[in-house]
Amino acid sequence: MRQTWRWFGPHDQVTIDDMLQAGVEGVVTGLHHVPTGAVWTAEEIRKRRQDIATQTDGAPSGLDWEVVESLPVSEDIKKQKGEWRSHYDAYKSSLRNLAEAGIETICYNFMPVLDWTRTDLAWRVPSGATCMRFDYAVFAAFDIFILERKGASEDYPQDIVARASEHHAKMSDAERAALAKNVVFGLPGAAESFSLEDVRRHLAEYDHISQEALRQNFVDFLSEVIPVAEDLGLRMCCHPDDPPFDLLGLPRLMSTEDDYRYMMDAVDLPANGITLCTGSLGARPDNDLPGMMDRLGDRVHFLHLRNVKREADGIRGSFYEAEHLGGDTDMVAVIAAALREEERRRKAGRKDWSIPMRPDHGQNILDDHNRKAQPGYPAIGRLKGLAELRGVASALSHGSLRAIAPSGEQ
Ligand code: DNO
Repeated sequence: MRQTWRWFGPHDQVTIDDMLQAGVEGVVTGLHHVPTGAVWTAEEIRKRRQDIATQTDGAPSGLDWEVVESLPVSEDIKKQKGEWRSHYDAYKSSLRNLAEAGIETICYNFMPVLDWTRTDLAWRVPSGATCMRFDYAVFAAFDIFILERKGASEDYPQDIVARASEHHAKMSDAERAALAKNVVFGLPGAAESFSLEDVRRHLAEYDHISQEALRQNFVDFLSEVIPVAEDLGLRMCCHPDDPPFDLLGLPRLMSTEDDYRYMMDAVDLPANGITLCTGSLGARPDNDLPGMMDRLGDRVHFLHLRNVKREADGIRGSFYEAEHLGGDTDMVAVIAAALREEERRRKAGRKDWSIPMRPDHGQNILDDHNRKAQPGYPAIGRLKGLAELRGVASALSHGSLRAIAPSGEQ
């Protein structure tokens, strides 16, 4: 597995020097300053690669931009409204420019309005570390009583509505405002500027878009873009819904293995692949992550290794972001499955046999508490996660162990 690390660009509190010391081999980033729908020009891509190639003191870092996360899909494309056709063209031009720069792996998502959603961005666990958390009842309190979405209370079980109401009654105005801010943090580009009115307006746009209609728009997007990516030698990889269940009455498309199968069959080309995010998918107990890695493996172009601890049994429920080897996903089994896939690829002579992975998110520990890194992306918490994941991969690939070969094969 190729050990990569997400970087948010020159404004990231975690520097190129930091990741180099963490033992990272390649960088995952995007051009976050370019508005969604605009072309990523060769010049902007070149500048970002230059940033990555240079340490703070000017010395070469030896690192390069290996994975794009994300080349965002506009709301217009998702809704097939407004500028959607010219956004298709811009998307394809960006892909051409990325291919020219030698960047082959492109992560994106097709979640309407929201990207990821949490109710708490720094929830304290007993060790004193903090992590991101999604509390279903608190989220319901936001949806029903703060956002006041029409019909929202019908979307939750009775006991959750009761808990939401109780919770809301106890909250101060400041706590309500903080909750709203946490929830909208996952709206792309929304951190400071989104009001509740903006959220309502965005949601209303989906009032008449059913899940089937959205899925068709997704397939249209794939039919347009994937053949271009395939010709350019690129690997597109779709990130799952986070969390992997319906929120705010919006349709969701990428929450389960069946969803991925549907998407891959719709445009059956190797370029039409997956970002297997064990953290997002792991919030649902019916997603078997090691099995998904085994069964969908040949189209897994990018791995987000993260763990969550579920706090309820149902499909929809609360969870928090655990340590990388903690939580409910059997991370060792996922890594073993990834190594088996790499072995298969090597035997098949695939040049993309080494799958880029990044330690996804991390708890804030030690000096992370004093830095203002992007929520979920502290230096030390991720460094610890990477070290643990690397340790597992090294042990499982060690010649003295037979762990990567399924029984009978070796
Ligand atoms: C959250 C990330 C997501 C991811 C996008 C990919 O931390 O995993 O924001 O980058 O969904 O398009």
